[in-house]
Amino acid sequence: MGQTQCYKILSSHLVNGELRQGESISIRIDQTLTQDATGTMAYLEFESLGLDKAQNELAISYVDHNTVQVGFENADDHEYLRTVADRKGVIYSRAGNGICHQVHLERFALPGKTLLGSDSHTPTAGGIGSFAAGAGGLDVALAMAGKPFSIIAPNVVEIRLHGKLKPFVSAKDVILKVLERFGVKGNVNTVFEYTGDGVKTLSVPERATIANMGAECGVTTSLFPSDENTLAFLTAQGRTAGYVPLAADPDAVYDDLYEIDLSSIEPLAACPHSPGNIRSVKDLEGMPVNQVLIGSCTNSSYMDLRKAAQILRGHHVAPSVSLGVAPGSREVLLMITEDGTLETLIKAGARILESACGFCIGNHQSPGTDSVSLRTSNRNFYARSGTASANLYLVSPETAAYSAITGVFSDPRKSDADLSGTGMPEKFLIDDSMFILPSFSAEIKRGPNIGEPPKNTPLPEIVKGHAVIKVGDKITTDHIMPAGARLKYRSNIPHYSQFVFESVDPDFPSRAAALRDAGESGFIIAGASYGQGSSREHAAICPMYLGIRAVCAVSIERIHQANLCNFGILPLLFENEDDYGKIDQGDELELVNPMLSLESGTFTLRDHTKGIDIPMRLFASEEQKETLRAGGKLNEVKA
Ligand code: MIC
Ligand code: SF4
Repeated sequence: MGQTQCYKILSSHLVNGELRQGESISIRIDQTLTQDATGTMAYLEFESLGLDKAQNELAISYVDHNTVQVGFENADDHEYLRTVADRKGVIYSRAGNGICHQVHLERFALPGKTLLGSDSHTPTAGGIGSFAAGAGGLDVALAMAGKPFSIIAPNVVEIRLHGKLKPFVSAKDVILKVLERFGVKGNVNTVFEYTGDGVKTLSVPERATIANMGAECGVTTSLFPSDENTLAFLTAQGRTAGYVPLAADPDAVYDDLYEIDLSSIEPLAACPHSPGNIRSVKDLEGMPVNQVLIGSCTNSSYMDLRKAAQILRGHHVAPSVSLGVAPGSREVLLMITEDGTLETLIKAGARILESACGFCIGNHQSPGTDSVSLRTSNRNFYARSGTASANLYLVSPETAAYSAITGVFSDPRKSDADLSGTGMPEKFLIDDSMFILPSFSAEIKRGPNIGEPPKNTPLPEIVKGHAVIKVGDKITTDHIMPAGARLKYRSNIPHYSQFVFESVDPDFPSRAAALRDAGESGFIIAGASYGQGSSREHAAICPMYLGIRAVCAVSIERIHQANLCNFGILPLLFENEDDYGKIDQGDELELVNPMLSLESGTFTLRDHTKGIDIPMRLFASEEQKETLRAGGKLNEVKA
């Protein structure tokens, strides 16, 4: 039986376990990446392992998230990251060099390699044929220490593309179509593998846009084959040495098949407040728009900006609209500067933003009250933009640019722009001067906001306390641990913990801390797809700091489940989904005999308030069970 591309890469990197779907396996990690918002914790954790230097093939530390720098905290973080990278053999990508996923694709990602990044959009590199997954900072720190990374051998879904996209329809619309089909929950331990003749019509940056937003479906990663387009991209980036052709065997067997005729796709939009809430742009036409933002790791390539500029050329942004453009990398910014695209954008009234995450993470550009914001980014979660009442729509650069001119939601197919010549260039402008190579000599600098990663206590004999909060379905890590204005506290857990569940229940931190101080174990009760979205391990560390010992949910997303285990919080699932409805916030809860239950994976949750016993299940590998017993990985790991 032939192999899928996914299983080919996994088998060449397999360290432990049997490569059979559903089995727990561990794989060797070739490349690691971190970004600053998760990176400080990751390097503090790496330092605690006591190693002189990173052991994996290539380790890179990007600074792209916290570049607005209100107050000293972010600049101190950058200085810590620069010095720790220098000392520990990590390449440092300075602020201004661009968004980690865009830059990594341009300069380092390679087909057939494994990449682990402390950011959920690491699968962007699947566009070039890397097996690239997001993880919490601690897992990335361990991969830098040369330890294998554990995953469940995934289901592989074939997404077979036919035909060719029509003009003004783009890669973003393809992934929105995939999101329409697969939604944002229920795709745990799955990999999307793109095949079919349509794949050949897509360049690597377009493939990367599609792979990037697979993260919104919750899949482990997405993969494109490595073919002549991959070679063309690597050639244009001046790094053909790493090229290897790679594809599934013709007789590979997949777990599911979804076929898409590219020529039938029309411009789509993800409507508030979920990337899975898809409608066609046609249906939304005429809705007044207040803000348009083009950028983020999904759609900020040179070609994306060229297309947007061609649509804007000779027009001006509507008076009611504020248009912002954030080139994804310094390479993109240099290229649009040289070829006049930047001038076109400025003449059209665009506000040129830094090559960084910026608006996407709510760092700036918060929209007005009740306003409509069209963005080319990947997440429109409630309140993520910094304005809870705003309505965010995720669209392609073509839809964004055209709507910026008309001032209302508009179908870009009505534009008369000439998009010829906006394809991939034969040569990108390469300038690696914003990478700093390690000299192993820097003195590591730590500002006053940078603390130690806190440790949990080992699993106690008695786990008893209260349901500190009960939340519904699709609670994202942005609900649990807000970013935006709170991002600067990422290195200071006691302070950041004051904002857990800020947009859902601002009293949660004080309530949880009071119960913790009274010696209780806290419980979070949640619906389906708890912890979807980012890889931020703070969504586990901060609740842990506030005394949470168990999350009892209908389902939990992959990266968050791993982060909970890593910090000693039990990720428990209801055996019968209906039992979720039986528990109320404030109920007195107990896990009966937690130690024994950990071994069997079968728990009994006793609700003393209701006088009922609820069966729960723990889906965790033997290794994760060990970690949970120890109260988190920081209590057990030695280099
Ligand atoms: C995001 O897009 O949500 C982030 C910010 O990039 C996160 C990482 C973080 O919270 O620092 C992610 O996607 O993992
Ligand atoms: Fe940055 Fe947004 Fe991409 Fe996250 S999704 S890495 S915040 S650009």
